[in-house]
Amino acid sequence: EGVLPQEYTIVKLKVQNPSSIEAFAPFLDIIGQREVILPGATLRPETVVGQTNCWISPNFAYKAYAVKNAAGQEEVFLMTQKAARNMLYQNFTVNGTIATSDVEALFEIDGAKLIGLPLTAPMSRFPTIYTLPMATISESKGTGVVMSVPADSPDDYINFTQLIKKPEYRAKLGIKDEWVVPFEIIPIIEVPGELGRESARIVCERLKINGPKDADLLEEAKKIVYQAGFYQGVMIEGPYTGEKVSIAKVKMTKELMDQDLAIRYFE
Ligand code: A2H
Repeated sequence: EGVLPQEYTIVKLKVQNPSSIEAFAPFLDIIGQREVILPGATLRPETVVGQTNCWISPNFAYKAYAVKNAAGQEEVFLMTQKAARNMLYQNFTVNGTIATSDVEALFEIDGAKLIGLPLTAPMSRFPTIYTLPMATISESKGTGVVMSVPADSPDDYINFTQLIKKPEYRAKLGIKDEWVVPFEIIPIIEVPGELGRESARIVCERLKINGPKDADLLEEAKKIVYQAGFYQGVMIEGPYTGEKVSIAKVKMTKELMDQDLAIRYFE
């Protein structure tokens, strides 16, 4: 893509009680006492306060790597191999090594088997959120894990509303109601004018976006919502309520990193 490296923030979403999760049963000896983390890659870390779920691709496998945290303890990250390679080059300790060209995964699991995992997501108003499938996740960008903020991301809005409005569609995909239904969209940013507190919904409706397959329109919606939110928006949820989004981004990144709930990552 661009010439300059893109700066992402990786937000650590923790899997609750991994030993009770069926998909992990064959790997519990490998996981041991370590936390299992879904590392969500985002350009908008200030939006953590609006998380309703986490997106996983049902179309590729996620690989497990032991990544050292700030305290020097290992956590098991589920992500793409490419993300693990990038981390190695960025001086993360992965599977006990650093600055090497590649590393073996501890194990791998199909994304389709990772749907419905209960997670603790930093700063979310909901004590537990769940992993849900998003077919358009790219395997070559970020970590392959996307935190979902339907109030301010058109992709997240379109995928989330499809699931919330269509019980038959959920049933067809094997998605339980309790993973979706209790999670109403939380307004987190207000922009002056028409977009108000529901930027993603209003732009998706204005552009008549019908579903995740309207890729070109979604691209356009992303640009409009991003420009409005980032440059004119003010936070209306979370610890930085009343602050400009551009300021809240810096403060939230620092706060999450200080708590070792986020890490900086480039690609
Ligand atoms: B953003 P860029 Cl609220 N596949 O985070 C598809 N999308 C991915 C991805 C992948 N492998 N990895 C990350 N992303 C998403 C928040 C957000 C984001 C908001 C508003 C806009 C927005 C909550 N989702 O991004 O192509 C992540 O969603 C709009 C650009 O590398 C990440 O930031 O520029 C963004 O796409 C990175 O996209």
